[in-house]
Amino acid sequence: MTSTERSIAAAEAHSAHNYHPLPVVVAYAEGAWMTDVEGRRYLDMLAGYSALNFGHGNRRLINAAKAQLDRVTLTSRAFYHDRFAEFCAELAALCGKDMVLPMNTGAEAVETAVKTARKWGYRVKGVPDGRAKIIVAGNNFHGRTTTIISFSTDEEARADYGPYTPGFEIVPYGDLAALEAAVDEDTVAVLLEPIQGEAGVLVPPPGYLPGVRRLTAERGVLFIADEIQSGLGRTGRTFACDHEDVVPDMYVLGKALGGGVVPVSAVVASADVLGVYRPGEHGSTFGGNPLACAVALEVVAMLRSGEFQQRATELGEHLHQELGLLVGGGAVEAVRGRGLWAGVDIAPAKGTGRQISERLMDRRVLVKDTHGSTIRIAPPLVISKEDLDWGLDQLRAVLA
Ligand code: IF1
Repeated sequence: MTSTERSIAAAEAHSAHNYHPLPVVVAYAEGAWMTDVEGRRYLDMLAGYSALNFGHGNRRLINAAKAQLDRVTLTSRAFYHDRFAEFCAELAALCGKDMVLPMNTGAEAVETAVKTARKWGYRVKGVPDGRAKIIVAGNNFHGRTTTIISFSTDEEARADYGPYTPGFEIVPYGDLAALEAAVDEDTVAVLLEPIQGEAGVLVPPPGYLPGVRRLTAERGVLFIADEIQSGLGRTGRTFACDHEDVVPDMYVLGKALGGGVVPVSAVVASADVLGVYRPGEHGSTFGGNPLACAVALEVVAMLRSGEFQQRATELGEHLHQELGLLVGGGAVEAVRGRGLWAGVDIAPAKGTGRQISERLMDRRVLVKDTHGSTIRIAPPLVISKEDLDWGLDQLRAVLA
């Protein structure tokens, strides 16, 4: 057995099989490249589903973490620590908001946004207790907790987990009329991904997000934007909402906020919204810990310059131009996305998304298939144009 096979066999023997990973065992990673236990190098075009926007082993982020490791790594929120205020102030400023509620994973931040909207609904809007309703979109993906999968339309994510959390209504993504019809006096929020990631990198029709913003403002309903995957530079702007100058009431952030080093997530909003909390009403052991704050502060500083957003815009234009040339040739049926993020619908005749991913892996490129025969392409924003072109050459070769 090779060391790869041995490692996989041991992993499968001792872990739940809730994933079906590609058969590669990564040992090192730097920039846009990962190296496996047998020394083979792969171009990473998944980037941890956008958690690795700044690349593997980003020196600024690793150094920020290293410096903090020797100071203090965890205090719990029972006490303050000397990175907390700066983290909250800087992240709030990046979002143009006043307040931050820090958590760890994306799902925790989405749960926090749901709880915040409900509490705001009862305490501020005056919705009768227990009646709060939140509207979500079909084909959403917001995480895997029991409440979040309660409003999933993906049977695989939802089956066998009942009884489900009530208080959610599902409308078609991109359909403003359906959304308007669903909003009623008990509606406290609309929760949307500005671009639907898992659904296949679905960009909503132009005007949809501004329409949601107008409707929610008019009807006294919070607009919650889940920018966990679409945010922090991926689409060429700090937030995907920025492309249409839309400012939601709540930003839900995660993934790249932790720089691919530690889990960091947060809800960012005005004091009118996050001011609803009193001590003891929500929390997290690790939320806002010193190590998380140190890394996330560096992430915010890196985003302030705009260089990563600029790279994602320029390289993204090149990526979509090249992918666009593949449409209509029989191998690629459609390409969607924005910035350095694309969903590519492979013609089923060419194979399933998984088979394409495996063939790309054989050519040392790592992507992830999503439903059916769609693959998503989301390299670290630090990828060089040469490496991006090399990756595209491998995709063209696999599809030839
Ligand atoms: C898996 C998907 C992507 C997210 C959005 C919240 C979360 C996610 C928009 C929850 C997480 C991850 C989860 C990971 C694979 C990946 C994923 F395929 F699951 F749907 F990216 F599209 N909001 N997405 O994309 O964040 O709790 O995971 O930190 O579950 O396999 P988390």
